[in-house]
Amino acid sequence: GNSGTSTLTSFFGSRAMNPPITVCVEGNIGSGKTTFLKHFKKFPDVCVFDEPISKWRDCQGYNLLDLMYKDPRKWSLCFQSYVQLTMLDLHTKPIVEPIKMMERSIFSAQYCFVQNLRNEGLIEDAQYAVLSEWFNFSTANLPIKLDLIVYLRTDPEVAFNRIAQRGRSEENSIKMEYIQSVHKLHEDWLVNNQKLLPCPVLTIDANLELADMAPNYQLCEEKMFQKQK
Ligand code: DCP
Repeated sequence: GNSGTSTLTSFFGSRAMNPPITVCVEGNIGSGKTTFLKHFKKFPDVCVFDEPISKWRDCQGYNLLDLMYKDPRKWSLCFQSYVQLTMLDLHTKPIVEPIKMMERSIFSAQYCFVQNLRNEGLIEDAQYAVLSEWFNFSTANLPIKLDLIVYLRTDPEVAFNRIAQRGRSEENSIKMEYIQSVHKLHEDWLVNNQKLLPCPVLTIDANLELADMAPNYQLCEEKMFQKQK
């Protein structure tokens, strides 16, 4: 029967009794999401969640991100299923502040990364089907409330150079073609509206150097605090 379903739903429901305004920051790998979020930690009304990647690098001691880059055919399904779980955790986590800001969402996981794995033939159709079923169930039944997506839009070249500069060890096999594909999937979703949008999108030019980002921070603050009213 569906008693299992309702138990799951009420568990997550109880985690989001008083849903705040939720803002997700999206953009290519290396677009500057973490830096962007740091700015908002100074507001007492905003709860900024740390980047989920620290969990992906340490799931009971396993670095799933590293396993995935080293052998994507073997590990992508496992990695993406853990990404889904960590995203659901963040989406449903109760907070006391009126505004929640988080890096990425279950939507970019599905529409950009899982889709790319399927396009590249790195996951089997049946594996894609299972991830899609979990995604469909979660978005239909769990209290995932999004009010604003901030899209940090970069040229793929800019994202690629930033990834090279920061030199995260897991990412040293990343090719320019991969960054171009992930860029296109973000564009298809957030600009060309080829996938369902869960909320309005604020697009920001993230090619700018950090020193020139101030007006963009302000734009985001205005939108966010406006929604709160
Ligand atoms: N990743 C993935 N599948 C997902 C989400 C992320 O394979 N569903 C990978 C891509 C990166 C790493 O995880 O190697 C982290 O990517 P993010 O874009 O989430 O985080 P960054 O730290 O790269 O973002 P930024 O540089 O914008 O702060």
